[in-house]
Amino acid sequence: MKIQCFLLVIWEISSIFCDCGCSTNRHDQGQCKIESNEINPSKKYSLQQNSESGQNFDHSNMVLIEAGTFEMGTNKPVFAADLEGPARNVTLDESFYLDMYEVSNQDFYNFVLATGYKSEAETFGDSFVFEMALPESERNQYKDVRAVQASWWIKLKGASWKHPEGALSTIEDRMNHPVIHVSWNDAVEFCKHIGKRLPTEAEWERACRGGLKQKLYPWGNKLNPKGLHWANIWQGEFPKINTGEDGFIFTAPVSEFLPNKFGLFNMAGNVWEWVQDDWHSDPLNSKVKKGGSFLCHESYCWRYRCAARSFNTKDSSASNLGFRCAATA
Ligand SMILES: [Ca+2]
Ligand SMILES: [Ca+2]
Repeated sequence: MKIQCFLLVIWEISSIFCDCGCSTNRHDQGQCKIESNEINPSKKYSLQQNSESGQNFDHSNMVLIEAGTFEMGTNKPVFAADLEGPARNVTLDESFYLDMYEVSNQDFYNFVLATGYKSEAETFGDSFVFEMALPESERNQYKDVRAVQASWWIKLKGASWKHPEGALSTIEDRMNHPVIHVSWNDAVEFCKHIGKRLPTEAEWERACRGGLKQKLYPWGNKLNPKGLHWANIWQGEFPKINTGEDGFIFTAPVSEFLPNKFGLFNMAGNVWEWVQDDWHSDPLNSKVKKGGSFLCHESYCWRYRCAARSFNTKDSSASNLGFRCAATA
């Protein structure tokens, strides 16, 4: 009984952590006045991009993954309420391409340059930032904008994809890092613009497993085989001490670490990745995200496993959440 209670507490805390405190739809909160010049992505891009979707996309940095059956999920769920289990055979009827890398700041910059797209974090005027990314001397001033029960998340004014730690910060020194502070809606618009789409959860998980069956991670069951770090996650004690033994306290370039057997980089860790699917308990507002992030540690958010899953509302964003695109072959 004690063990069950302990696991329940861990799950509850982890859920809060992994949804960054953004479990309600931001459009319904009435707390952020939307600017009158807001670009409405659905009006500006969808008609044109829908007609182009699936055609003429550049697959030079994509991997072709064949149609077929694979075993999705696990019979040993760590977070059972996330519906990680059971293990079941899932058949993908169509082959598909998946980006080798998470979408980078450079990629998103090119998209914005071409379209003038305004992300939802920019429209709302804020996004969630992990407190360690801010100078220690400044952290106390954010008492009123911390996520309830996950106080290390600060809802920071001015934080967006191009200003990841607030208005004065820049991405100039990390253009090859994954774009962050992008909502599910932003991710959908980006992929559409280049003739792609978000992967489904089943596609993403098949890709993550890289042809291996029922392994925890994209590379196998051991966390550090050959004494190497295989993903950008957290070493130390969450949430205060990150030793950065894997080389990175925050995001890493999208091409860091070894790829899995399919040639895909950072499926586990670095940043969470949006997929198409609705979250089971809030299908209207929330979408599934996969893969865990640089903030995940086994003691707290052991979700850098292929079967793991979590969610955010589709208009929310955070400093550990990005995406990659797919396309039907
Ligand atoms: Ca790390
Ligand atoms: Ca990732």
